[in-house]
Amino acid sequence: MIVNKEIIEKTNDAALQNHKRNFEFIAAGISNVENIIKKLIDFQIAIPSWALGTGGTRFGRFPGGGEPRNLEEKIEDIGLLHALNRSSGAISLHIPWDIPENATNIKALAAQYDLKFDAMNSNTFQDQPNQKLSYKFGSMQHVDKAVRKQAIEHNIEVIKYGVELGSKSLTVWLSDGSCFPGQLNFRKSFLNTLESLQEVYSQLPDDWKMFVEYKAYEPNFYSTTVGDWGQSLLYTSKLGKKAYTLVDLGHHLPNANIEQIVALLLMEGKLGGFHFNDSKYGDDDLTVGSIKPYQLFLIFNELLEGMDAKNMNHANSLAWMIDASHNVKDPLEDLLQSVEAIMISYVQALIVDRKKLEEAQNNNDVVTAQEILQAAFRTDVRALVAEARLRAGGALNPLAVYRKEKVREQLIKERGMKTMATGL
Ligand code: PSV
Ligand code: MN
Repeated sequence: MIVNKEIIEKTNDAALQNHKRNFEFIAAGISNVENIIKKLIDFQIAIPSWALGTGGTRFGRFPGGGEPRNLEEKIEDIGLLHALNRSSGAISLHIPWDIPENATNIKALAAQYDLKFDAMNSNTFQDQPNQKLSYKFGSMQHVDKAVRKQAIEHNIEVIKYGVELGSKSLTVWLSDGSCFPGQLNFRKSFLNTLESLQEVYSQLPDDWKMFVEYKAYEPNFYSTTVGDWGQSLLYTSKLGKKAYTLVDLGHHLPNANIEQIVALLLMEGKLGGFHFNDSKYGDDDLTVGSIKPYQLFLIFNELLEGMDAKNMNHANSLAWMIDASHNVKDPLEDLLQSVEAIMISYVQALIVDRKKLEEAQNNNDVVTAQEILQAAFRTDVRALVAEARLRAGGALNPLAVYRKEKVREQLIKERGMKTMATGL
């Protein structure tokens, strides 16, 4: 389904006067507003192909209807999001959930919606129907070389699909680990994993990056072989300069200081990508910014500080992706909310008075430092984000257009009530 330009423009017209008033108010207090808007327009967040269907829990799955039935329909859904917010201009594929059977056609379809192919994701955390060997006891860490070989070959196949589509990176997330003390030898499983990753790395095209994603626990509950940023950094440092650590917000132990982690990874030139979501307890996969918006802002604050220190381009030096998929909301509405939350935090970090913050830090003026950060966080920047969307041809209020146009109802009509997208 397509929401065409005329409809978006018509709804924008109705909201324009109100928007202008809000925008002018906020713009008056910001010196480099044009520069900020340009940065917002450039900033794109990839949508994972597995977030377009209703996510499952361990106990059940309750699809809301009209879910995409194949990769083409997933691209269509992301095209729709991008038409509304002009900030979702990329798709991240998971193999084998979304094998592009005909890469030329898939590429052409994506181009039609102005979408690029972000990182490719491999999957050695599930057994596939015709798979020879099982990943029950791990993949790249496995005690049996033949299982490791199978996992390596799968990753190399994923790179091949990615090359055909014009992707430039591979994300490896391993669920490998153990559930009970004594189940595995930590050193040997690290070394097996390293050796397997090295084999995959050796097949990486020169202009590609490899992201090693860490996660504290789940599905393994005693140890995870890439369990935290230190372990990931160990692998990526040993692998070489095309290997980077990927941070998924939901993959930390409670209360971890993620903003400090990203600052140090950036300092080391080893932060490669980001998976956005939010959580209360664990890897909850909740809508970005729905639980801890201040933490998200603090993370963005460190990201910008670290990137600016190295003259990195905000929009394209790191791979930005949403990684959330849960079970009670319409997934497309949820993604619109997540993208909005990311843009809000990004712009709040952009308006931090960095010079004054540095001064306060150098004077040990703790109170002023806090005031500076919280002044930015407490600024209502929604009109800036909306203005960027408006100038890029998107909707002032994407969610309102989505509801007014009854998109979900249309999708149900087109695809049926009992569809289920591939994913978790
Ligand atoms: C694992 O929890 C993860 O964050 C990885 O990025 C996977 O690729 C994705 O979620 C989907 O399972
Ligand atoms: Mn992730």
